[in-house]
Amino acid sequence: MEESLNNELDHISPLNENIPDEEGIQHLNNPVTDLKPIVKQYLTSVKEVKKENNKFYFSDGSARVEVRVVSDEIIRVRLAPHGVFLDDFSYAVPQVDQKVTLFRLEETTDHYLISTNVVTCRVSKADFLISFIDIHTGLVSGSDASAMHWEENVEFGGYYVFATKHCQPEENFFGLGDKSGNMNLRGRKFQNWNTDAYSYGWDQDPLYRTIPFYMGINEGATYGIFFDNTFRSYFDFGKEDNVKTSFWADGGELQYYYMHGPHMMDVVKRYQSLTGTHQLPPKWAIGYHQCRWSYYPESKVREIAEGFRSREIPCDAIYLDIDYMDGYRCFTWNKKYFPDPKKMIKDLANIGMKTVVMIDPGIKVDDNYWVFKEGKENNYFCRRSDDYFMEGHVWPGRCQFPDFTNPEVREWWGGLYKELVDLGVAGVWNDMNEPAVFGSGTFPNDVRHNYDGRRGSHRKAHNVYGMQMVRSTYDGLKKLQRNKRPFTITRAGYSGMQRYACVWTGDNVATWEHLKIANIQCQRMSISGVPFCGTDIGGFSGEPDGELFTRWIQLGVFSPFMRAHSAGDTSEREPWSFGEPFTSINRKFIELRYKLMPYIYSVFWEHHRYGFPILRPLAMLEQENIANHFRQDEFTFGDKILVCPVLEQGATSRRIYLPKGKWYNFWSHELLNGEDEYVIDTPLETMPLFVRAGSIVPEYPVMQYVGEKPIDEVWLNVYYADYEVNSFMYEDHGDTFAYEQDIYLEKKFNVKGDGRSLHIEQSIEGLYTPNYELYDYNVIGLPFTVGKIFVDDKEIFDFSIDEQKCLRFKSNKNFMRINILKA
Ligand code: MIG
Repeated sequence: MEESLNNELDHISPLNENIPDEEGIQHLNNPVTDLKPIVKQYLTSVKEVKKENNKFYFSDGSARVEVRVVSDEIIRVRLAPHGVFLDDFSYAVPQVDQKVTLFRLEETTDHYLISTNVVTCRVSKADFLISFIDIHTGLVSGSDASAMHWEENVEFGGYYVFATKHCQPEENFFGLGDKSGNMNLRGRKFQNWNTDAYSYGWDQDPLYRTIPFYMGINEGATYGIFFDNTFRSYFDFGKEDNVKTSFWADGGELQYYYMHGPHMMDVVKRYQSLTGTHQLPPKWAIGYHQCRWSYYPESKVREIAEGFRSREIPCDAIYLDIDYMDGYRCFTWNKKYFPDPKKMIKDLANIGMKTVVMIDPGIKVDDNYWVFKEGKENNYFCRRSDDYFMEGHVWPGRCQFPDFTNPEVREWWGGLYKELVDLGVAGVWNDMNEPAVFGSGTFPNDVRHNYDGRRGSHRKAHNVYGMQMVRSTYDGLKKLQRNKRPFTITRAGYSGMQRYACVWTGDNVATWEHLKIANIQCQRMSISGVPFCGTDIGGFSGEPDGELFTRWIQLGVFSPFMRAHSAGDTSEREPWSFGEPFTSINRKFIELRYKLMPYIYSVFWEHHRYGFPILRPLAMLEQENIANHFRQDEFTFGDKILVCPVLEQGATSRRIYLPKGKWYNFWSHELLNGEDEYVIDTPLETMPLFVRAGSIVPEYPVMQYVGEKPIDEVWLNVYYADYEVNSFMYEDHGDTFAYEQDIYLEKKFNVKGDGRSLHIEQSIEGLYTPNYELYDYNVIGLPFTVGKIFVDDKEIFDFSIDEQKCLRFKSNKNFMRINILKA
C-alpha cells in the first residue's frame, strides 16, 4: 500500500491522474497529509433492527444504517458511523415524497428482506452486505462487495465514506453527467469537484459539474445509484479492481438512492422524480443563439443582429459577454460601449432578437460600487475560517463572493436583476460559478458557508455553489418577470440544477475530437438528468474551418441548447463567416431547427411533464444488446428522430446503426430495417437523419425567429408504417406558466397502416386554443395508390400526390379520425 500511495503522489498532474483510490485518500491541496496511516472501519454484523413507518434501522451495536422505502422502485440507504444521522437535507432532492403503499420486512436465517412490489433490499446479518433483488426475475443488482465503511477525518472532523459493490463481468456503466470521455464508464475512475476547465481534453476530469448518479446495465437490466453527497466524490467502475465498483467522498454522509429499472429510461425518470425536471423554457430559448466573447460596442451587436436578418439566417438571441459591464462589475454597463442599453435592447427586440447577458459571482471590492456596498453592509459575502473575507482575483480584480447557500443572499441577488429586466434583458448567463478564482482555481477549503442554516465549509458547499447561484438568478427573474418563463444558463452545477437552468459545456476547443466529445457530452448530460444542454458550437478556443463549423451546426440542430460561441482572440464566428458553400448549408440546417420547432418543443414538454430525457443514446434505446453499450454516435432526439452526426473531417460516408423498427431516411424517404448497420453518404450538405416509421413529425414554416409570423397551418409529416405508432404534439403560449393551469394542448396521434389503408386518430387534452385552423398533411411512404380519404367519416376530394410521391391534403385541426384507403 505504501508503494501504491507513492505512485499516486508521483504523478499528481493537473489533469486526470490525481484521483486517489479507495486505499489512498489524497488531498489535492496537501499531499503530505496522505501519508498518515489509514484506519478504515467497516460495518460488522447486524445486531438490531427497528422499524419506523417507511424507515428501517439496522445497527451493528454502534453504527446505524437507515433503509428507507421511497417508492416501489426507489430505496434510500444511509449510514451513521456512530449512530447519529446528519440532518436530512439535500439541495438535489428538495423533498423525498412518499410514493409507496405496500412494503414489508421479513427475516430469514441469514437476511433481513425489505420488499416492495418490485424490489427487495436484502441486508445480510453476518456481514451487513446490502443488495437489491428484482422480485420478478430474481436478478441481483448493486450488491455490496464489502460492507459500507468509513475513515475518521482528523483534520476536518467527520468521515471519509465508502461503498464498494460488485461489478459483474459484463456490466457496463453510464451517467455521471459532466465527463468528456467515452459514454460507457466501465474500467474508469472519476471524481466530482466543480472545476473551471478551460480547453479541457478528452477524458479530463473533473469538469464543471457534479452529478453523482450512475446506471449499471447487467444481464439486460438497468438500475441506478444516486450518491447524494456534495463533497468531493469519487467513482470507480472496475478500474482498481475489475470486479468492484466503488464510490466514496471526502466527507458528508454515505447516502444513496437505489433506483430500479429494468429499463434505463425508467431509471432516468426515477432519478428525475427525485431531483426534478427542467421547466418548459420560453420557446425562443430553443431557437438558434449567437454568442461571442464579446460583441461590443453597441454598433457591433447591431451589425451582427442585422447580419442575421439581411442574410435570412434565423436567430433568436444574441449574447453580451463580460465586456458590456463597467470594469466587469456585475449589474452595471460600460457606457462608452453601450450608451443607451434600453434603446439597443428594444431595437434588437423589434427585429426579433433577444438579449442575454452574463453575470458572474465575483463582486469587485469597491466601496463606490452599490452591489459591493450592499453585500458588505448585509454581511452577504463568504468568509474564511478566521472570519476574514474570502477574497480572490477574477475579471474585475480583487473580489468578494456572495454566499449563495444563504437563502437571504439568494433573495437579495435575485432582486439585483431588476434593472436588467427593466431594460428588457431576456435571459441571464451565469459563468465562473464553480466558483472559479484566478491562480488558486477556486476557494480554499476553510471558507465558511451558511448551507441553508446547516453550516459547512467549502468542502461541503463547493459543488453546490454554482447551482445555488443560478437558483437565485432563476427565482429572481421569475419574480421580476411575473408570469414569464425565465431563461438562465449555468456553467457549474450539482444534481437538481435542471430545476433552475440550462447548461453549456464550458470552454471546449475547435477540433474534430471536441466535436466527438460534444456529441457524447450532450447525450450523457441528457441521461444524467440535465436535458437542456449544449456545447459552444464551433469550439470556444481555436479556429474551426468551414467544414468543422458546419458539422458542428448540424450536431447543434439536435443539441437541446443550440448556441455558437467563441473566445475573444479567435476570428469571426458567425454562420456566414466561412463563405460559400458553408453559409448556405448553415442556413439550411438552422432553418431545419425552426421547421422542427413544434416537434422539439413537444420533446421538451415530454421531459418536463414526464421526466423523459431529450437525447436518448443507443444504449438506452436497446440496452439488451451489449454492442450498443459501446456505440456512442447515434442517438434519438425525442422518440422519433434518429441522428448520427458526421464527426470525421472529410467524411463522404459513414457507418450507422439503426435500432429496432423501420426507419425512413429523412432526406430520401428510403425505408430501412432496424437492427442493422448501413453506410450512408454524407456530403457536407447533409447528415444522417432518420424518422421512425409510423411517426407524425409536426413542422412549422421557417421563421427568422420564434413568433415572427402567425402560424396559418401546421404541417404534419406522416411516415407510413404497417404497424401502430403513437406520436404527440404539445402547444401553448410559449413563454408563460399558464401551462401549470392546464392552458396547453397535448395532442396524441395514433397512426396505423395495414398495406391497404392508413388510419390516423387524434385525441386532444388541455385548454389552449391555437390560432391556426388547418393541418397540412404530407404522407410519406404510402405503399398503395390512394383511392379515397375520409376525415371524420366525410369524404374529401381535394388531395394530390407531389413530385416526391407524398400524399398532400388538409384537414381541420380538430379532426378525430382520418382514413386513407387504397384505390
Ligand atoms: O475566464 O466571460 O466559459 O464562455 O466567454 C473566462 C468570458 C470567462 C468563461 C466562459 C466563456 C466566456 C468567458 N468566461
